[in-house]
Amino acid sequence: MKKINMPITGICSFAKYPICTDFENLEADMAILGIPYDTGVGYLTGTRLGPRRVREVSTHYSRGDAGFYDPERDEVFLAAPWKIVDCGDADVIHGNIEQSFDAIEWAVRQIVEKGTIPVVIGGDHSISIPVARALDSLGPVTVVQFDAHLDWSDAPGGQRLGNGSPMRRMSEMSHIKEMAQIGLRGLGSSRKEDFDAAKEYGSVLISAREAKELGVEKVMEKIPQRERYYVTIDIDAFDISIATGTGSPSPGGFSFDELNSMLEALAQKGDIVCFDFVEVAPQYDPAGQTTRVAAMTILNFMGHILKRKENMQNK
Ligand SMILES: [Mn+2]
Repeated sequence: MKKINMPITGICSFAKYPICTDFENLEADMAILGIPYDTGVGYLTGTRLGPRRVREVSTHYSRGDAGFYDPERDEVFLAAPWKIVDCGDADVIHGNIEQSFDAIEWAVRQIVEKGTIPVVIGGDHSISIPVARALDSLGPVTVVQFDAHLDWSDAPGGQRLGNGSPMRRMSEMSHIKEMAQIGLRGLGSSRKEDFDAAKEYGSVLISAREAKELGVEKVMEKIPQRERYYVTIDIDAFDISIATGTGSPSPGGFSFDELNSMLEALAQKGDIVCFDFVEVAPQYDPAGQTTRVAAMTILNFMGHILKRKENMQNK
């Protein structure tokens, strides 16, 4: 009897893609990696539950090799022969930052070495530090961050590896060349000194309000035109009304279409060599909207990244 494979059945990998936890045998175009880690959080923890819950809701949208049809664009995304697998989670240990970061960096490196694009699901935003470290073999990489917050704190209380510091740590890495930070806004985004330091580094700073006023095309023009991008998406770039399930939700953020349109355009601008999606803390959102917004955004962005490659191959 042939399996029907309805969304509710089966083992819960991301969008029910095949599971490959043995990196030696990894052979795919994209690989999902979960990082169930929230040791970098100073206030509301809970993002360690992010990867598992995002996987669960993502099964609702799984169509396997058939990919998914987008009626607005009249195109099929993520269909075979594209191969996508779920590599499970990095081997983190609670309370041990160095050991967890080593495990995260190692896992991302295994994926990159196979020529596969890592799609990383956090975890708090500090996980982007070891993710970025693991991209050093890819040469100069430009980082594009979508976030309500600047994440440029140096070391509050001496802690250099918290979720308020990933962009500052990336600015210190020699293979990270430039940055654009989009969606910044409101109380608690960061201190003035940190904004000054980011400007001095040369980061392109675009507030949420400015991005909405400019529109997608003009925002894209402000992002340096380069070959390779690493994209880091904090769920709090979205407005609090559609993403309450996070440690520092913030009003004045992007709608689903606003952020997804920017991601779609960015995927056409250059090679996205890796992206992460962080800060989903499902327990603050009993309605479960946040995890759906996350899963659908991840699937959309994956689709547009591979669609660009498809179009280039067909040329
Ligand atoms: Mn962040």
